[in-house]
Amino acid sequence: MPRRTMIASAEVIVTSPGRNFVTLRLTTADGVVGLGDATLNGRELAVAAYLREHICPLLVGRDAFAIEDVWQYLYRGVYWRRGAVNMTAISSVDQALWDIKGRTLDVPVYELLGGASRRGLRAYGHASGSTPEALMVAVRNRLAEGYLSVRIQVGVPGLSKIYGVHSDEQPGTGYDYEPAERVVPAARSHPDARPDEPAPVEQIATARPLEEEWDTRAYLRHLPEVLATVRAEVGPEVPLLHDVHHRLTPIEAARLGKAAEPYDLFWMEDCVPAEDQAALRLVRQHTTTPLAIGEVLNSVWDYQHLISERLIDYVRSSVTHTGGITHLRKILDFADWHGIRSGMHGPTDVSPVGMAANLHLGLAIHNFGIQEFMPHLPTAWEVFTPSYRWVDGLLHPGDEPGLGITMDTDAAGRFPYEPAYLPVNRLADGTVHDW
Ligand code: GCO
Ligand code: MG
Repeated sequence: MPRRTMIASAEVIVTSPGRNFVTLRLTTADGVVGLGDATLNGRELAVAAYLREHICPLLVGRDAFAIEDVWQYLYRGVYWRRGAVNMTAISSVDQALWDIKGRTLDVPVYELLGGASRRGLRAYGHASGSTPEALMVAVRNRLAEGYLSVRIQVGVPGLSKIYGVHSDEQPGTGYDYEPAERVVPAARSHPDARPDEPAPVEQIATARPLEEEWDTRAYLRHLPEVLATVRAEVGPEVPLLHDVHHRLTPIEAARLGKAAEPYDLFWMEDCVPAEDQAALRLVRQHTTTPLAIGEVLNSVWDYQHLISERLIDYVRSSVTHTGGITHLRKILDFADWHGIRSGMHGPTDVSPVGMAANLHLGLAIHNFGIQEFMPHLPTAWEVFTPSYRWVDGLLHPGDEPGLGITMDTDAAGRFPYEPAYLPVNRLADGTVHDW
């Protein structure tokens, strides 16, 4: 008889040790605990409620080893396909089930996925600065810290603040971070409020995303010069990446890709709004700069043309937002047959649990490309204890069973949820723009 282990309880934990995280915690009848990241930046409570109200009640009593079956039950059973909230919720169940299977069988998840295909994962760090000089300070800091590849973002003359560019670093003190802004004061309605208890109504009513400004022509004039400067400084070896954050039209993106060619970008990310698959045909006709897309996509169908027509080079989806290890593995296998590699999303709004899941999958697949890595704030380590680590400049998920990460639920209770939003972007005349 094959071994069977039953899901006995399902619990959703919302905590904010530095930023908001949603975690699904499944426990089997044998007492094995599995964790899954369900964090959807700026819309966290929607996923928490979806899990609590609609998914957790369906899980209790189910076979925890039947990972594919549970996935299909949740995906096809709901009838409403895809969607960030749905696919993030399903992902958390999937991660927790892989975790449980690994812990029950006493092997790391990457072994269940076929075993290690490499010693560790090449990862890129983040450098940004309001000016090219400030950016270079950040680039030098990342290289000194041991990052082998660096993403570079720079301020645009005439614009006061743009997402992805942070307050400038002092040499040696850098801590690059992309927060969602806590627009609402941290005050709670009462001192022993539950972590997921909504903020007082008057606070929610005043919570608003920050509004930033955008000017495409100024950006397109400035960026190629900055790429030239950084490339000249770091030399030919260091892989440099850049995130356009969906802000360009196809022809503008084509022009930028062409202008970037002499500086050998590892990739140009989200050069156009990611949901427009056909737009990439036009960009591809004009440039050989490699293209990465997909952090906001969440199913294999979102990649149907991107992959089958070879319109991109890297799949940016993370395990957390793309239906879990089970579904992202299928997208990446599809990509592999078309010469396309992984570039999994790894900002700090992917929780340490989601990062661990990315690393197990990345270690196992053949077509791994690069992993994004942005360190979590130290307070995150009061709640989560991962076993992933750096080995000779490469990231490794560790050899602990399952995903190799534990969560202190008491500590989680000390960091109550706080409303926080990603910004929105406007042009000088007030028009809302992609960002
Ligand atoms: C990246 C991203 C992030 C996202 C953020 C959204 O490449 O890391 O673009 O900065 O905007 O993770 O939640
Ligand atoms: Mg991005």
